[in-house]
Amino acid sequence: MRPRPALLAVLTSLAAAALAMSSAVAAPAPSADNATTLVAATDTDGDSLPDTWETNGYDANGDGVVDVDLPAMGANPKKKDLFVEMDYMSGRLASTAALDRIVQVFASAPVSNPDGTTGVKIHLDAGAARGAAYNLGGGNEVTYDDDLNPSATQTNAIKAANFAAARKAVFHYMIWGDSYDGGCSSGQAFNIPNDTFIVTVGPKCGWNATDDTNVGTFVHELGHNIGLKHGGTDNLNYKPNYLSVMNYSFQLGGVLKSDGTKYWGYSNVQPTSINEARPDETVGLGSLGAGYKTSWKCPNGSTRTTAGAANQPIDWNCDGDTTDTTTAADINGDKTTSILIAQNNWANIVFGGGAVGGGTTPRTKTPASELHEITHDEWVSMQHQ
Ligand SMILES: [Ca+2]
Ligand SMILES: [Ca+2]
Ligand SMILES: [Ca+2]
Ligand SMILES: [Ca+2]
Ligand SMILES: [Zn+2]
Repeated sequence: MRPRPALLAVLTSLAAAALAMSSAVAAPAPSADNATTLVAATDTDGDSLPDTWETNGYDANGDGVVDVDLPAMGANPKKKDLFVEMDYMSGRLASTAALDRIVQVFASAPVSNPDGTTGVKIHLDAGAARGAAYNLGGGNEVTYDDDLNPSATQTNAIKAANFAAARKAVFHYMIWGDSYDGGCSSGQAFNIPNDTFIVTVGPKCGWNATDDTNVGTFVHELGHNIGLKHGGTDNLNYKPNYLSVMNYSFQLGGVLKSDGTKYWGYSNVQPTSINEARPDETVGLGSLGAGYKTSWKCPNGSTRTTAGAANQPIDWNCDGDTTDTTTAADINGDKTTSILIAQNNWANIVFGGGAVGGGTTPRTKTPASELHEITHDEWVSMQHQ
């Protein structure tokens, strides 16, 4: 678990303004020079937005005029808030029903707040396109480009032209687009953590995106922005004990609950690790798997899903029994033998990625090389197994 400091250092308004005017996707770390101007600012709820911003609004350039009126936008200094401006290409913006589902994923998060509530309040800004509930005056349609290529450069250019610089310390920025970099990847977050991402489940690659596709991919890419990886503690994908939309097994189809429903959020349990050198089929995912089903990879590369709850025995090596305890099996299909470690995502959320927040210490970023996202072909293949 990554401890969160109760008090976060905050840039002065001058340094924050400099940060707000800097480049978009890759936010610079504060330099040693401006580090001397850091002062302690109270962030009671730990969402990286200082109490003063959440109470009085954020004055990006220090001219005494509030530029981002956080209290008017519903921020609360005693409850975790997450702001996301959403621009969109024609036909790509998620439906109101999908946005409602995203809000609910965060609202129901097992994250405690100083005001006694649980959950994260996510503020999605689609401008006028999805009604007052999703209009904070920032989202807008952008010029249709069926291939953002190169993705970082073109995303930055759209961001620079459509996103108020004063918002950079408060809002994550995303684009509902079509495709990028000449491929069929579902999205991109550029860094972990970060302040910018794109969702690209558009028609160019034949995604035929449903609300499920849009919700799963949005929550997945935003998850990278707030520090989450494909393997939780590491980058190993398709771990059956990692019950999160950050896992490709569940990004587009949801995390499977044992009652037949689906969950479209981050993991809130950390089931026991699985040693692929000698996985114990008799215990399945252990007691924490009780509320879930799960999926895993067989030696022939096919994907299997449990029929019932994942705390029951599971045939990890797909040989027809659930009694093996010492037979090696490549359960996540990466052709290596590893110890598959799960993570409770919600306990490890990082607020304040990229330029967002009141000047926390520079964060180590996971580079884009780790962020080749699930493609349309991979998703079709998973569905047909
Ligand atoms: Ca705060
Ligand atoms: Ca707050
Ligand atoms: Ca077996
Ligand atoms: Ca493996
Ligand atoms: Zn990803």
